[in-house]
Amino acid sequence: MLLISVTSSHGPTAFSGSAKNTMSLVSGPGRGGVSKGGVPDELKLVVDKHVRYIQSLDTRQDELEYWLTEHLRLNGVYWGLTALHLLGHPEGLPRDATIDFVLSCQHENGGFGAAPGHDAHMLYTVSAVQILATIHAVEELDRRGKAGKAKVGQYIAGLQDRKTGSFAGDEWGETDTRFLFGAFNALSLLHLLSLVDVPKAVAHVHACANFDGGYGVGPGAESHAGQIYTCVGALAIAGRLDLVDRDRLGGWLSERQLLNGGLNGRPEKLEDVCYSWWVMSSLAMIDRLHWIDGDKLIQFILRCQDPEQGGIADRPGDMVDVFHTVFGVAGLSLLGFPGLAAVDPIYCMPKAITSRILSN
Ligand code: GRG
Repeated sequence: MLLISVTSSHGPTAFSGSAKNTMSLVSGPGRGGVSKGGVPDELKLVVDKHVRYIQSLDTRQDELEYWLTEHLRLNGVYWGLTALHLLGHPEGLPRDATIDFVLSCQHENGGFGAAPGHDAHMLYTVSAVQILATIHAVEELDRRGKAGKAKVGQYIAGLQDRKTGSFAGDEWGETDTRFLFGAFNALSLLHLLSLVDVPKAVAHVHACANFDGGYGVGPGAESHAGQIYTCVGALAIAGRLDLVDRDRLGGWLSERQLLNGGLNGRPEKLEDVCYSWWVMSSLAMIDRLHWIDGDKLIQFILRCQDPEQGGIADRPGDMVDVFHTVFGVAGLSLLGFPGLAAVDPIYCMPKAITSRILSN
C-alpha cells in the first residue's frame, strides 16, 4: 500500500498579487522532484506550496516567458483556478479581479480571446465560461459583459459546420474534435446546447472512432489520448456513451501506463503528467479507471512535484508549470487522493460545481 499524505493548512489564503488577475504561464521557478536525489523524501502532496506557486504566477510579469505565453492567458487562469479549487482553496484568486479579466477578453461577437485585444477563439471562450461557472459568475455576462450569455452561445453555435456536425476553432475554419468538445462543454454549462445540431455532432465524433477503440482530431486520424478525452467527453455530454467500444478503448488506454507508473498519450511516446488527466478521465467516463495501477501513477505524479517551491512538471526533473500542475492534481483527484475535492471527469471542474449547474 502506498504511503501518501497531504500537507495543508486548509485556512483562507490571501492573494498577494496585483489587483488584476492575469495568470502567468511561465515555467519554473522550480523543477519536479528536486529534493535530495530527485525524489521528495516522502510522497506528500505539498498542497500549500502548490497554492502559493499558483498565486505567485501573476507576479512574474518581468519575465520574457510571461509575455511569450500571453496567447494562453485565459486558459492559464482556468488551469490555476481549477487547481486551487481541487486543492481545497477556492478563495485562492481574487474573485472580482478574475471576473474583470475574463470580461476584458470578450469581443463584440460574444467570443473570448486569450487576453485583451486577442482574436476570439473557441478554446478561450470555453475557458471563460468554465472560469465564470466555477466562481458562480455566469450572470455577469448579462450584467457587465460586452455581449450577454445568449451572444456567447451564438458565437459558439456559429462555429458548427451544419453539414458535417464538426466545429471550427474560429473564423478561419480549422476543425478539430477539441473544438467540438469545447462547444459542448461551454454550451451545456450555459444551458444552451439546443443552439447546435447535437445528433450531427455526435455522428461526426462517431466517424472519428478508430479500429483500436480510440479517436483522433478528425475521421481517419491517429488515436491520441487528448483527442479521446474530447470525443468521449462530447459523447458523455450528449448522453451517447453507448457508441463507445468500452472494452477496446479501455484496453488501449490502459496500455498507456509505462513501467515508471506514468502514462503516455499514444504508443512509443514518453510519459507526461498531463496524460494522468486525458487518459484517466476517459477511463473514468467508461467505468474502466481500475484498469490502470493507481498507486504507481500516484507515485509518478508526486515525483513530478517541486516539493520546495510547488508546482508540478511533465516528468521528474523538468520545470514545473501551471498546465501540468492542474492536470496532475486533477489526476490525483480522480484517483481519490485524500484531501482533494472531487473533479468532474467530463468537465475538468470541481464536481460539486458542475453538479449544481447541471441539475438546475
Ligand atoms: C476542459 C480540460 C478541458 C479541455 C478543453 C483543449 C481541450 C478541450 C482538450 C485538449 C485535448 C488534447 C489534445 C490534449 C493533449 C495535449 C498534448 C499534451 C499534446 C501533445 O501532443 P504531442 O503529439 O505529444 O506533441 P506526444 O505526447 O504524443 O508526444
